[in-house]
Amino acid sequence: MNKQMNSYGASDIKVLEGLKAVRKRPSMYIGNTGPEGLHHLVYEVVDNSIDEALAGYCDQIDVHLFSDGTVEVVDNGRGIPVEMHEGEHLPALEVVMTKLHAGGKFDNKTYTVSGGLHGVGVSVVNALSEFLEVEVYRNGHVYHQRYERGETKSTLKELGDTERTGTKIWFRPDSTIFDNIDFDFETLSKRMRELSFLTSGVRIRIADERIGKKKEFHYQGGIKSFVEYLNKNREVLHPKPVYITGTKSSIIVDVAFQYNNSYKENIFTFANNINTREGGSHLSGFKAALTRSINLYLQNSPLSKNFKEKLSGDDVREGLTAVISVKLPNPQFEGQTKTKLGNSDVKGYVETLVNEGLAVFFEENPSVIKAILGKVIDAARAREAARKARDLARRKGILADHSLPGKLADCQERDPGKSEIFIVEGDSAGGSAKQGRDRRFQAILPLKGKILNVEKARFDRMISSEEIRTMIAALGTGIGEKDFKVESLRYHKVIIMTDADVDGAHIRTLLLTFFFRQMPDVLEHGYLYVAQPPLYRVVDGKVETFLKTEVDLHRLLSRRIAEREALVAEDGEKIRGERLRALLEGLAKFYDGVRSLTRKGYSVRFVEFLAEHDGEDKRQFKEPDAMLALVEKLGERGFQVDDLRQDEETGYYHFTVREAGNGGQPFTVDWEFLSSPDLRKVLSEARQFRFVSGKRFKLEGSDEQKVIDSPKDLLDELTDRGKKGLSIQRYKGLGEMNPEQLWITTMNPEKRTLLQVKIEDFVESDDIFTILMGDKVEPRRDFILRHAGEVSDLDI
Ligand code: 0RA
Repeated sequence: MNKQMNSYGASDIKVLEGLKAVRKRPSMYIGNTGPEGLHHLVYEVVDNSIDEALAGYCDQIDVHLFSDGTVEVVDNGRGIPVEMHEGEHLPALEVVMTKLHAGGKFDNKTYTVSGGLHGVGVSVVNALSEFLEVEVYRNGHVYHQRYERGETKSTLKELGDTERTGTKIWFRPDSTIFDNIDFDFETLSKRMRELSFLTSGVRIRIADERIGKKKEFHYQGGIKSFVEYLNKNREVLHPKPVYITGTKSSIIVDVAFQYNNSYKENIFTFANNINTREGGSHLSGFKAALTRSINLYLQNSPLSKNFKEKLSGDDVREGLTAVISVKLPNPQFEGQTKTKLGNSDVKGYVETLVNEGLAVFFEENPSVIKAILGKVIDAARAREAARKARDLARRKGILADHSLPGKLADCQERDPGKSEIFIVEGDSAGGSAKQGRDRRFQAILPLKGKILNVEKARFDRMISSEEIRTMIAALGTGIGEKDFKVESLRYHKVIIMTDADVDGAHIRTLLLTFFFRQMPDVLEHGYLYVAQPPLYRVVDGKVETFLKTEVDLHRLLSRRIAEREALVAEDGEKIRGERLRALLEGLAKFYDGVRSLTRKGYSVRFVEFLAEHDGEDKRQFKEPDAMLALVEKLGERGFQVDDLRQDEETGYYHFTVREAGNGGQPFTVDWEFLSSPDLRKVLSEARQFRFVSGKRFKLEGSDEQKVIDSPKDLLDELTDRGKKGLSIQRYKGLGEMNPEQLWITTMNPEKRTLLQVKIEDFVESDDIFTILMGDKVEPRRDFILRHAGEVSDLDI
């Protein structure tokens, strides 16, 4: 035993050993040391703040990611107690931070999770952090303490006075423990949104200094708001979600649901705030109660005269969006990913509560149950019709037929792991692909035109579509909840290959929708890909180059220009070679980025103005004098500024700008815009060429000389010259490529790049598909405009 330990006193040795065990086997406490484990550190701290909120003491939580890899979580709860802890001879705060499972001793947190990964205690976060500092606001004072790798590095100090209460925890994960210590903003945001829904009234803000993004989540309605959020792009059948809550044998049950006019069931379940993706007893209880209650109501209603059958579970869940949240003392998590609630008694409690709740609700809200009955009876009739259609199809041998479709040019390989299938738009591209492929392992399936939008069609209509049946037959998986088998998939690379135009993007989205809705397993296994055909073919003498993007083309042109031209400024300064190349590439990227801003309504001239006036320096939008000076300059340039106001929360001014001649369309300039990644990217490119703005140039090296006085003219002029002697072909479709070209650029595994399609965030991807393919026209137009032109990064 070393000296330092002696000085702590006997009872603390156990403490130190406790946290050493955490460092020795971190996975036992946080699951793993990959990205999931890393993010659990933040969840663990936030969960403690959420517990304060649930206890009614906290309504604000702020998560802040800093550029130095640290993260801070601040809440306005009671603050961790700092008083001396009787048993441990230490301040309670230090016990909480340095002793395993200390939490439960103080606060009797009945509902913290013991079976899952959460609820292990902040001390685990402390043990796995390079450093952790805590500030507590309590009893009118600010207290502070620092730890490193779980060891106390400073005694608890009182720093000063304060009127607020709460806790601030600031730490950096230990890079010797985690594979990688980069937090992902989207991952954390998603969880914060979920937590804010599950904890009604709490406001959670997350800000990421590294990328200049921030989000705020605040939903008064709890899981009712969650359901409204999930349904926000759908046509709902009754205006407000049905909400049922109750407690039985210390199990708290919260259920909210609302029907929409789609044919999909969308149920999210949680146990102690953990997303139980695999469902479990709470889900079974809810389903049983819903089926029983609706059937019971139907039997006693006049509608039963015309509909005598019993509604099935599938019938009553068609078009249902629901969120189920339970809180219980000792949750058991089971299943493959430990996200299935195992406690069997929960089923009965949920079932009883929902049965009772629905009986009352239906009695009091006859219009709602009427709308629901209309929908589910339709569903039952359609299901019956679909069953008949399927039987007929089977008898006719359409689905049962295991022979391969005639349009498929199959490969020789039989091992799915080594086989690929290209799903190609159009017969002519299909022809090129068939000739260009390596027939040993590459199969080609040409599809004719636009496939059916499965988002808007019922199962029976879907399987009566020829293109879809062909595809299912070629893939070999079968279709439908009971018949689909991912193990039967004949190719482990399913590659969607469509034209690089708007139609191609639409067909690709239709195909992605089909896979997402009907074969999610294919996505989950990572079998689905999108091919990336080139946009340009450039021929320089005998050299042929294929380019995928606009930016690639500009890069090539910039290189060529820099080899032969030079710019001469009025003052005699020459720009040539590498400096010229960097200048042009910067300009090209700048105007490329500007295009994404103009799609959102901002004017090119305004972004140029910001680039010229150091828009990155945000003080100009905060300090009144600088702001006024800027407004004046805007006026001189023909911009009209309106509604200038200072935002209380951020301290930044916001205003609208209208440009004469731009159709007068106003756009808003605020903190959100100034710190948006799109604008920041553009302005940082502009840094490269700010030295040319306002100057006049001549071109040297070529025969003619021309005076140029704006960055855009400079780019256009030089681009024109760079194109001299080149033949540049822009491909409008795959059909314009010959088989050889298609092979070289897009199909050859040695050379091509494929985008793998992944489901990152179910809630958001569900959203995207609803917007793209659903009934409401407005959101769909927004989405297509926003993503037009950047279709290559459509990442689901
Ligand atoms: C132990 C006891 C009490 C609160 C907390 C811990 C607590 C922990 C964290 C972690 C982050 N934020 C937090 N807020 C509170 C109860 C305090 C009391 O009874 O006054």
